[in-house]
Amino acid sequence: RPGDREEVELGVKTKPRTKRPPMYKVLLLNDDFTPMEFVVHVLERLFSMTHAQAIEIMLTVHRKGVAVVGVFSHEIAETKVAQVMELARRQQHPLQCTMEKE
Ligand code: TYC
Repeated sequence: RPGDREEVELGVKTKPRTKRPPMYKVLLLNDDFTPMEFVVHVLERLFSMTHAQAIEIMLTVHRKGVAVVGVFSHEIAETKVAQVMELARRQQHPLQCTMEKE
């Protein structure tokens, strides 16, 4: 189109774009069977929470059904979800963990 080259050269209509990678929330879901102490252990072990923080988040999930336990890059979030699911599977707990784009 006429004018396109000039717009590019003058920087007209070209917003400066800084690229931020999308971030992903890791969500822990409540269930009726997974022991509270196991959930606390998972949060301490995989999400670097103190014992007090882990109890607080576990109780939030228990009362509200779900809570965000961390926000990570896509690759780290996938790894965290897989690690939670593997620990739960090994102990035969039905604990569920998922991720969603922020
Ligand atoms: N609701 C479970 C119980 O009463 C405890 C629990 C908390 C389970 C958090 C899962 O993500 C969870 N034992």
